[in-house]
Amino acid sequence: MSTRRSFIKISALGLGGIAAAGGLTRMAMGSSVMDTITKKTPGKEKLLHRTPTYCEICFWQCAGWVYKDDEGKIKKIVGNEDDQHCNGRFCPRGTGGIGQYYDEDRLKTPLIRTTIDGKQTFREASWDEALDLIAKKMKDIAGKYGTESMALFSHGSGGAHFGQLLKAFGSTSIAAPSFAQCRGPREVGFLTTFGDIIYSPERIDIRDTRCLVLIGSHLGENMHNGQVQEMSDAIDRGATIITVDPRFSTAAGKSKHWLPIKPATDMALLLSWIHVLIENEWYDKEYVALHTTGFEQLKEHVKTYTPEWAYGITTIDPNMIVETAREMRDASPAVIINPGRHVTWYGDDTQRLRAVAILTALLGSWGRRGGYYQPEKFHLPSFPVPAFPTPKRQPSQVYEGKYTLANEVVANGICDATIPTGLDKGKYKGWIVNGTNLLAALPDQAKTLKAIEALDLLVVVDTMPIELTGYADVVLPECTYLERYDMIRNSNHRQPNLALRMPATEPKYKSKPAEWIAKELAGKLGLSAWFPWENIEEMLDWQLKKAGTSLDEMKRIGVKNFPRETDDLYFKEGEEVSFNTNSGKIELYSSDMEAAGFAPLPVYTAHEEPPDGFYRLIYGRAPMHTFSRTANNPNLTDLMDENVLWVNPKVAKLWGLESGQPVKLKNQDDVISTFPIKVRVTERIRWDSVYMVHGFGHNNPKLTRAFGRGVSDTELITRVHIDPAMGGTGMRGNFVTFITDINNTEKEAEV
Ligand SMILES: Nc1nc2c(c(=O)[nH]1)N[C@H]1C(S)=C(S)[C@@H](COP(=O)(O)OP(=O)(O)OC[C@H]3O[C@@H](n4cnc5c(=O)[nH]c(N)nc54)[C@H](O)[C@@H]3O)O[C@H]1N2
Ligand SMILES: Nc1nc2c(c(=O)[nH]1)N[C@H]1C(S)=C(S)[C@@H](COP(=O)(O)OP(=O)(O)OC[C@H]3O[C@@H](n4cnc5c(=O)[nH]c(N)nc54)[C@H](O)[C@@H]3O)O[C@H]1N2
Ligand code: SF4
Ligand SMILES: [Mo]
Repeated sequence: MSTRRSFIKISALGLGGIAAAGGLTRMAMGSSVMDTITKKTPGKEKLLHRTPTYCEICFWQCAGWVYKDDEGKIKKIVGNEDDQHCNGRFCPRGTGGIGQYYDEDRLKTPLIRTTIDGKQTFREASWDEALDLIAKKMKDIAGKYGTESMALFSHGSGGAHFGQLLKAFGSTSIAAPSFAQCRGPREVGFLTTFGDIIYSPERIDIRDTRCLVLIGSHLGENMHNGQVQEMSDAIDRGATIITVDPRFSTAAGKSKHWLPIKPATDMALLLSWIHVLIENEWYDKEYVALHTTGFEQLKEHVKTYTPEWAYGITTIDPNMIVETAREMRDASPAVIINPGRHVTWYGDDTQRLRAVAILTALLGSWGRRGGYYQPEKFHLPSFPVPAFPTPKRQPSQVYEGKYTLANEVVANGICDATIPTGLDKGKYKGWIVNGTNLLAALPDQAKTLKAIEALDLLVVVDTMPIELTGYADVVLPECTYLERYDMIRNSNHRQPNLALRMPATEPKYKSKPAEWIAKELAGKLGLSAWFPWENIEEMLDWQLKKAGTSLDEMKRIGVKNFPRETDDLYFKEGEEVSFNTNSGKIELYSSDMEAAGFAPLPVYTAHEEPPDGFYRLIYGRAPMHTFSRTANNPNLTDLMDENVLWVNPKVAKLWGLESGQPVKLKNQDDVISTFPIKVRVTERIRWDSVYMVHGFGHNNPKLTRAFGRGVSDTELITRVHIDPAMGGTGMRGNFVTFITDINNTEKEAEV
């Protein structure tokens, strides 16, 4: 590991600048990757050109500037000062995004699966040949099974282009792992309570909050930029931070109160907090009377959920439960019970997020300064195209009356429906997978592979040779975000805003942008009417002119903020508000949940405990990596090149484990990790759990820096607890034990 590990920071605008960020960001990082780059070329650099982009290293989508030197080489990426997502500062991953462009392991040319001497292999192909083959197979599938038998899985910017293609083709089965593997339960939990979702960036007013409660949200390791900056400022302002986490996270280290909860018991704590607020009359009575329905039912419902009751379940001291509830009351309405983002944990996640929403309502913080603000988005017209054909089947029909509250397509629902069962030959025959490594993103890899086996066509569009590319019929190399246009970023925020991504340079190798690939493929499928522009610049310019700007202007400024149309960032004092729920009120007692056959008030369900000798597998983020997508990025592997396993000293002693010792892991279903992982003995994790960062343990040898480094949490997540309300894949009900004799297991695994 190089000493540069400590060198990283959310970088300020300008070379080698130091961000004015407060303690949290300073703690998470050192100085910037940029500093390293400058050190390599001391004094020599002349930065002549800059072009706007928005970052694709994670889905916070910070807008920034890409700088090139006088030879046209990309040198650095920095934040755009006008951007509300980043305020001029990029996180370490964004700064290191340049490494994705320079990564020599990138996919370089289209590949087609072929058989030579009875052995399957990939051969290089031209774009024309690869797209012809895909078009032919898609037409075959449409003819035999109907256009609705094609599905798209996508995460990131390419989804818009391939989505347009798929809808034109006649399928609406378009899924992203950011719903049922990520934020779905919170959107449904808040939708059924407030009639509105949280959006991304989240509509939480950390900037002005007086109390921030993080329940399993590890901001500071979760590096969603604007949030981390605002949290850092909030800490400097003296806001109270309360962190509920079985692990002493970075955020816990910055908190006034750390509640080391027994994992899987958060619902008991939430119900008990609701109990304390109501019994002590610490809730916002005026707000509750004016805006909510179902208070009396809620009051009755939580009567027995005392702090003593919750103590027995959560292991959190009852006095601490009361004390933290008092902190919330004192700060209200400027209090945020953070809704989290990756919330698919235990299968009752919509219920847990309903409890978060109810607490939010009791504290009167929805629609109030320092709580939840009302975001606004610019009304950007789409380039006119013909109406899309109506597919014979909607995706929700393939999960047969399940997940009725899902407000987006459920990725695992499509995966399941692809697998033939009995007379059903499988409802999908072709997948296009863009920008999502389904073998890392979806739990239960065996199931994903079973679905893939049943396909007539698997197209993988990616920048890197990942696990999934190995199973593709056709692999299409997308160029990186630094080499392409994409749709205008149009986000919900305090102020409506638009941001432009344009190529800083030509695509390397034979890679191409998703917008080009989708349009070319549309041409081969006879669907050009849905891509009527000459090139994407024409389309973007048309849109931007409708917005009173132009492509030329956006190339110069990168980001444009607009005044709000309505002055309603917060509710006015005593204002009657109409909520988009059945009753028009905030529904503490949810009529939607009830109508769908679910508990209208959140209930506590006990979850399975680890068997003897096993520990709950929990996972999270590292500040310098994003999921599995950065594990081979040369700039970021310099900072962290493998994950480690956090083990409590008590457990380490029991097993004779030492820090740095490699172990393999075996889960409750006898699945053994492909690679070993090094132990990190630390008091910062409870004895009943072990922790690792998600996204490591890659097994595609073409990833020269990531192959075999650490363990993939996903391969150990074989038991999935599905949220019946919206299909979310609860992933934290898996337990692992240690295999210390790692050489022996290798033999065992081979047999
Ligand atoms: N076990 C486990 N599973 C999880 C999670 C977890 O923590 N643990 N987290 C869940 C969450 S919160 C989410 S949001 C999802 C994330 O799921 P994904 O977004 O699928 O995550 P990645 O594993 O990073 O896979 C992204 C893929 O996109 C490719 N890629 C990167 N940039 C581009 C590009 O510009 N164009 C194209 N075409 N491809 C690109 C990368 O090379 C990589 O193969 O995973 C979910 N699944
Ligand atoms: N650096 C970086 N930042 C990212 C990402 C990234 O890949 N890298 N991904 C982004 C995305 S898409 C998402 S969805 C978010 C995810 O980030 P978050 O929504 O903040 O967090 P999670 O991954 O759900 O949760 C991780 C934390 O939950 C704790 N935990 C585990 N089990 C329990 C439990 O039972 N109860 C409680 N209270 N806590 C528990 C873990 O110890 C860990 O600290 O991060 C975003 N930000
Ligand atoms: S938070 Fe970091 S990785 Fe995510 S978009 Fe912003 S700069 Fe990029
Ligand atoms: Mo996510």
